[in-house]
Order: sequence, then structure tokens, then C-alpha cells
Amino acid sequence: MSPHPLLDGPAYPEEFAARYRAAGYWTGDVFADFADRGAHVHGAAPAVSGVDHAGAPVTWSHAELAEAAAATGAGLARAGIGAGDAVIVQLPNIVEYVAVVLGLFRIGAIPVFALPAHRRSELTQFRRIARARGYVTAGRVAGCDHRGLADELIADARAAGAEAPVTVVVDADGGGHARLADLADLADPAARAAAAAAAGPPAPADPEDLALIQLSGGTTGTPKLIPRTHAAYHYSIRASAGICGCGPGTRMLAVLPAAHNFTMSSPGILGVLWAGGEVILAPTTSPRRCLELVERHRVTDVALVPPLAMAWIAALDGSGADVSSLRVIQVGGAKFTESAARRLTAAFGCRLQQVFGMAEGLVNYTRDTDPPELALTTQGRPISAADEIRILDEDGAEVAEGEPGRLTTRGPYTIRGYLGGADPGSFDEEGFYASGDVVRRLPGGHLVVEGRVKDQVNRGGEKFAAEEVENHLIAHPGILDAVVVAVPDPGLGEKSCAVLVADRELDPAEVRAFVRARGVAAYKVPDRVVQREALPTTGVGKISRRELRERLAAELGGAGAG
Ligand code: AMP
Ligand code: DBH
Repeated sequence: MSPHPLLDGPAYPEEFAARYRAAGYWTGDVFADFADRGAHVHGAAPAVSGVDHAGAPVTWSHAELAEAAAATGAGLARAGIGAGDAVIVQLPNIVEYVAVVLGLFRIGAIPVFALPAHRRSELTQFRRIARARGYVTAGRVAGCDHRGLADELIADARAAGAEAPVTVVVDADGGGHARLADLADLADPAARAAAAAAAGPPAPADPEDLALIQLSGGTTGTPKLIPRTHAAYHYSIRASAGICGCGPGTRMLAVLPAAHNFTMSSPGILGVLWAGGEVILAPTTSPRRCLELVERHRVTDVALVPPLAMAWIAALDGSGADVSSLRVIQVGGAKFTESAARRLTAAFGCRLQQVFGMAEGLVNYTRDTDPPELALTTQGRPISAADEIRILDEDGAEVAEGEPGRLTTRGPYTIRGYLGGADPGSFDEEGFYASGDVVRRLPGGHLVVEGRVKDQVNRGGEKFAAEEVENHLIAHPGILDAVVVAVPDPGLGEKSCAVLVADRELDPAEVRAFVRARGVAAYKVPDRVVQREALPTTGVGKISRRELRERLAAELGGAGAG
């Protein structure tokens, strides 16, 4: 089979592919039969619990999940989605999410994992870059009507002279779009089983071809699409499930957006399902309600970003919730400080696992066999013995062992390039990906994240490229120049500050409304807006982001939003 047309050729050079196959990292496993295999191996054991789009409680066994996936895949195929089609999936953490993703895999379609926060600007770019043939979304999510976004995607496709995507809404009211309930009746067990029985077998798939598209916070103006192959992604979830000790007794609460690479794969929804465990989808991020879910479902594992971990500590105090079932709290997505780590372990009395990962590939975990000190003070070590790490100085030379430098990595589940060859500067000629993080390596291989060199804002795990928002700002008629920098924030770790040069005095609220109206995710709207006569420059006349960051941090004193 030739590689997917979205790829320029094989995803990895043959020399490396041969090595990863021979070592057993890459197997024949593909995601097309992921759900069917789950039914076969884990059968009646619970697989997914949560609510559906209407808020009704649902629990599916592994066998029922496979039926739901087969019925959903067949329904989406009838709606016009075919093998090889990229399909943007944008849903909250409802049970249909899992059925849609596994259903798309089953018919050989390629899910694009959009976040619920993404808006017109991001979605239209995903559609263009992935040449997406479909969009599956919910009706109203957190006050946003996604049927309107579906209309905009269709209009954008038509304006670009492309075929309009197939749009499917998971809601009682499709608003003119196809309704998932009409394509696959997941709520009626008999109808679901009948639809699954009538569905064809899983689509054939080449393990080394494109399976799914993840998204990156990125460092340049447009969002980055990340092509992940079956073999590489499957290895990462299998190995993650092993490292994290997942098995039939695992009950993982998914509270971060299901689409996020952390929630999906580290070990995440896919890792836990693979191991025969149960995923409990939290319909809310409210820490108090999540603690109730922990008690009710006897949750053993949960993945949090640092601000949510702090909110859980606060919510536990006086809640009376019985959280004794918790075995491990994973924290990742942004730096977790040692003092916060100590507070979390003291409050919950269970194991903390730090996770330093990236949707591009490399994932680091602290291990349960590590001395407790390492889980408190490091961000873990790579999944695989085949993960190659080079830590470089500014001239591209490797730093002395233990010194901080720029992380670059290559390995059996790290991509060799973004979709469409975007941002080629992030990959060196030997195929190493430069993550933009500054790290230090301890003798045992554990990494400590010290900072970063990329122009990115990491707002409590929600990341975006400064340049993307700067491009929106300079579209404002009054703005002559704009720089977006991260400023320290006690709650989120970082917030964003837009520093503007303008031809008149601008109202910060108006500037923020302008960015919002450009159709971007809310977390990208600058938390603060300040105006300057001029921007500081470096010796060679480039804008000095570092100086701006330092000045603002001093001025704002970590005071947060305004
Ligand atoms: P992305 O490439 O958008 O998937 O985001 C991955 C980036 O998130 C990494 O390159 C880091 O900058 C950041 N990140 C993820 N986990 C951690 C962590 N545990 N500590 C510090 N930074 C993290
Ligand atoms: O931040 C991330 O992108 C991330 C964090 C933890 C990730 O992709 C992962 C684990 O897989």
C-alpha cells in the first residue's frame, strides 16, 4: 500500500523503521480493529462510563463499546465518510466521543483531534491542512453553538472551492446537519447490536501508515498538525499502559479534554482500554464534582494539569469525599513545581506521577519504582530505550552531562515532520525534533524541565504560539506592532500579555473583543493588553521578547489578569 496522500512518503526512513520493527516496538497492530479486539479480549468488563450528549448516564462494556463503534463507523460511512478521509472530531467528554473515534478508526478514516475550545480560525485551518472531509461535533458546548461552526466550515470550504465537509452533530437538534442518532442509534441496545452485526469488517490498514492527526501548541503562526502512524502511536499507548501498570482493575477518570494527547494516550483512554480497564468520562471539570466521581466510581488513576491539581487540593479540604481508591495522580502539560508536588502527595496520600509529553511524540514518566524524591523533583524519563535524547547548547553542540540545554529527540513514536512540511526548522537533518524546551538530564536519565526557548504561552497546559495571536492583533487597523509574551501567573503558571504599539490609545477590552471576534479559542485571547511607545529591541534590531517578558514580570508582579 502506498502512504496516505497527506504524507509526502513513508513517515520514517526505512533504516529506522526496520530497527523499530526488529526490536518489537512496531507490531502489526492497527487501530481499525482496536474496539473489536477489546470486545474479544475483555468482553463484558466495563469499558466506558459517563454521560451521553443528553446527559443520560451510560456504561458500556468492552463488547458494547465495540458495537457502538461499529454502528457509529457504519453510520458515518453512510453519511459519506470514506477510508482515508480526515475527519475533525470536536466533542466534549461524552460517551459518544469514544464511539466516534473508534468508529472512524474502524472504517479507516483519520480523526483530527480538535479541542472543544477551538473556534472558526483553528477549525478552518485544520480543514484546509488535513483536507478534512468531515466534522463531527456536539450541539451546544459551554455556551458555543457548534452547529454554527459547522455552517462556517462548510462556507469556508465552498469559498476555497473545496468540497463541503460532511457535518454530523451529536445532539437532538442537528440544526440542518446530519444527526448522529439518525446514523447510529447508540441508546437502544438492540438497534446498536443489529447495526454492529450489519457493519462490515474493520477496514484494512497498513500499520506504518497515517492513523490519526494530533494538534500541537506550536511555535509559529499557524496551528501544527501532527501525523501519527498506527505502529508508532500503538507502541506509545501499549508501552505507556505497561509503565503505568494499567490492567483490568484500572479505572481512569478523564477530566482533561479527551482529544488531548495526554488524555488520549499517556496512557489515557486508549492505553486504559487496551489494558482492559475502564474509562470514566467526567462531564465537568469542577474539582468538587470530580472528587464525587472518584468516590462513586472508585477511580484509581487520573491525569491533571498543574492548575487543576492545585484546585483538587483545595476542593479536597473539607469535601469529605472518599478518595482512598486513588492509586496515582498524573500531572503534566506544564511544569509542576516541587512545592506543589509535595502538597499534592501530602493531601491525597497516593502516588504522584509526573508526565512530560508532547503531541509530537516523546513522553517521559516518573516510574513507581523511582525513589519518591524523583517523582517530586523531575518530569520523568522517556518511555523507550530507543528514545534518543540530545541536549544542545545555542550552537547545536551537546552540553556536558547534567547541564541545561535545548531538548531534541528522535525515536519510535516521535514524528519526523509536521503535516504539509510545516515548520521544518523544528527538525534537524538527522531527524531530531527540537521541542523548544530547556531541560537538564540526571544520571539515571530523568529530565528536569528548566524553561523553554520557544515563543509560546503555556496557560496551565493550554499552549499556543505567540506568533499566531500576534498575527490576529496586527490585523487590527489601529495596531502598528504587537508582541505576545507569557507573564507569570500564580494560578495558571503563565498568562498572556499583548504589548502593542498603536496609532491611538486603545481600550484593552476592545482589543480582546477584536481577537475573540477573529474566531480563536478563548485561551488565546490576551489576558492583559498594554500599550507602549516602542518595543525594546536587541543589538541587531530584533524585538527582544526576553526583555519584554522580564520588564512585564517585574511590573505586573505576577498579578495576573487585567
Ligand atoms: P505540544 O507540543 O503542544 O503537545 O506541547 C508539549 C509541550 O508542553 C512540551 O514541549 C512542553 O513545553 C510542555 N509540557 C508538557 N508536559 C510538561 C511538563 N510535565 N513539564 C513542563 N512542560 C511540559
Ligand atoms: O502537554 C502535552 O502535550 C502532553 C503532556 C503529557 C502530552 O502530549 C502527553 C502527556 O502525551
